[in-house]
Amino acid sequence: MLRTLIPLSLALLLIAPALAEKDALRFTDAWTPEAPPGRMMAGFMEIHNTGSEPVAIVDARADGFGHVELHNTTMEDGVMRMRRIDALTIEPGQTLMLEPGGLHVMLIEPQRSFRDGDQIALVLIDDDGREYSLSSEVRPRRR
Ligand SMILES: [Cu+2]
Repeated sequence: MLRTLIPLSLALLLIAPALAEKDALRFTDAWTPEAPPGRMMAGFMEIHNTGSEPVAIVDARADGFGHVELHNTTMEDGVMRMRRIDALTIEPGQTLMLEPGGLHVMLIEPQRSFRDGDQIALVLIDDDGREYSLSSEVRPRRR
């Protein structure tokens, strides 16, 4: 038994740095404001890049939504507008804030309704095709 355990732990030590580098993004405070049934919703969060390379999120999907886009919000002639963007790029050591009035993940074509306290399973995909899974908590619109 001991003989099999030792090589296994050595193998884990060897692959640990590779895993850490591959998993350089940390997601905190992921949340989604409640919306009337059938309406699109937004995903907000903080994305921390703890790695040594920039990471570009270029695509996303979410359980319960037919379509997901990356959006920014801008003011144009005093009017708030949302625009689709190609990528969310997080530089090494940077924390990118996705927040109301700014960058967000747009959750489109809801296939069911979500209420306060529900968790939305999100997957963000970088330009290497690497997938990052996280959970976004539905919260009341005003808090
Ligand atoms: Cu949007």
